[in-house]
Amino acid sequence: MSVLFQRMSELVPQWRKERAEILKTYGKEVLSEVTVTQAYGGMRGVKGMICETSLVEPDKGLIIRGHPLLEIKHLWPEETFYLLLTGEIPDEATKAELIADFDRRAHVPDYVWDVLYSMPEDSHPMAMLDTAILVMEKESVFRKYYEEGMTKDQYWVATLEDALQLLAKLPSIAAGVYRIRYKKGDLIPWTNGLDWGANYANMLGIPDPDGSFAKLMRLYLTFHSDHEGGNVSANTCHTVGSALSDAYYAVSAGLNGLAGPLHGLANQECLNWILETMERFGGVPSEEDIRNFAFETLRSGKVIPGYGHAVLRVTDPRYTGFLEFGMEHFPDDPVFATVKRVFDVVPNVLKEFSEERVKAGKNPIANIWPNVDAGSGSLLHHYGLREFQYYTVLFSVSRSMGMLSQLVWNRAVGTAITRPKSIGSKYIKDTFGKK
Ligand code: NMX
Ligand code: MLT
Repeated sequence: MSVLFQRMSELVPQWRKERAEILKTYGKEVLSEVTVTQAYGGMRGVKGMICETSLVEPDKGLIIRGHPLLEIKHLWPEETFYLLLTGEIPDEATKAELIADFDRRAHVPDYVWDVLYSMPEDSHPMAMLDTAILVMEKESVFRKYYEEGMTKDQYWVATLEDALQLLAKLPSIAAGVYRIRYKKGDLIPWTNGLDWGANYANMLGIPDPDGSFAKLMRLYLTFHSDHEGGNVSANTCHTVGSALSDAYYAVSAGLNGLAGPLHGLANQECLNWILETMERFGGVPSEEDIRNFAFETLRSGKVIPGYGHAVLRVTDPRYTGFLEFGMEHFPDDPVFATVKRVFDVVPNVLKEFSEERVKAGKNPIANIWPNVDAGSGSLLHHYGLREFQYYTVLFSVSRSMGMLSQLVWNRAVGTAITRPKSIGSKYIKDTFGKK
């Protein structure tokens, strides 16, 4: 048995005991009230689900199992995944075991390539990725064992097995989507002994003479891995998984949510916006140019992609970490320099625009600071990865680690099927109209 399965076998009974104790002791305590505004407004701020893998503090950002992100940015994705699952940073031997385990599981069935090659040439890369995951559903051991009568206490074991199979294959599939969709030539095979992030970098086929693209990929994969439980992709994966749909169904569903422009697709929109600005002003724009272009975007009814957040109220530490990477490796790259200058200008523009909105009777913009998507595209662009539509696939490979860790945890402790109560507008009028 691998160290990961062994450690999980020790932890799962502890988690179950803790859950039972919490429910017994605090079961009737009130976590949240829900206002009518929250019910109409995406349930923003309602505390109504449990997620142990990570927490997003409005004034601090992502904290993975108690570690603020920027303090663990050196972790490789394998280590991040182990941390998400167990709450512990693995030692070198365990990390090496996980890398070897992915080697054994990395082979992608031929039928996946047949499906990808037969998709329309103009398919969105996210549609290709999600289709590939879904078509592999027949491999699910969870579904197989469930049909054979697996007992509840074994659900997490089968889910972890599915998770490892899926994660091991994702870099090859995602890189394959890139090479097929953009006609980059033959697929580049997985290299045994190479870690998950460097393998993905290598299979994309992006030239990387000094190894810094592989470093970026490791950072990128750790940074996007999780963002607590309520974001669209994690929440969707959780909801689908709560019906005991297997990991392939649940992750594919979650990633369909990530493909929306207000969520993960914002990274493709962001770089578009940066390049549009540069095109308009013939190079790195001045602060005044950016200000004008930002107001023009806002007044035409569009959002500034990469800015704002449902939970965060400060600059996203993931953005800060990417900025540090760019500063270290290519501070003078014009696209990166534009991203940096936009950061100097846009928060004030959003602040002013928000005040205008409030005067006009609209909602304020709750967060004027950049989120993860504001900077990541400029780094990829520097290395020659310029097919913006592909960017959310990179996000997806990473986010699968968080979604799968959450799924395993929920199976381990037996979280109930998701079923909040909905009400209609009539209920609200009838209930509060009587006051
Ligand atoms: N540009 C213009 N308007 C904005 C922005 C922005 N960047 N951010 C928020 N607003 C508007 C928002 O559209 C809403 O308007 P309305 O009431 O007319 O519908 C109003 O401000 C209040 O929204 P908030 O409460 O500030 O934000 P909310 O929690 O609803 O949404 C986002 C959060 C992230 C969806 C929103 O900030 C946004 O659309 N940002 C741009 C897209 C983006 O960067 N998404 C990536 C998120 C990170 N990710 O990786 O998933
Ligand atoms: C994420 O990483 O999922 C985004 O920042 C969106 C969110 O947390 O709501």
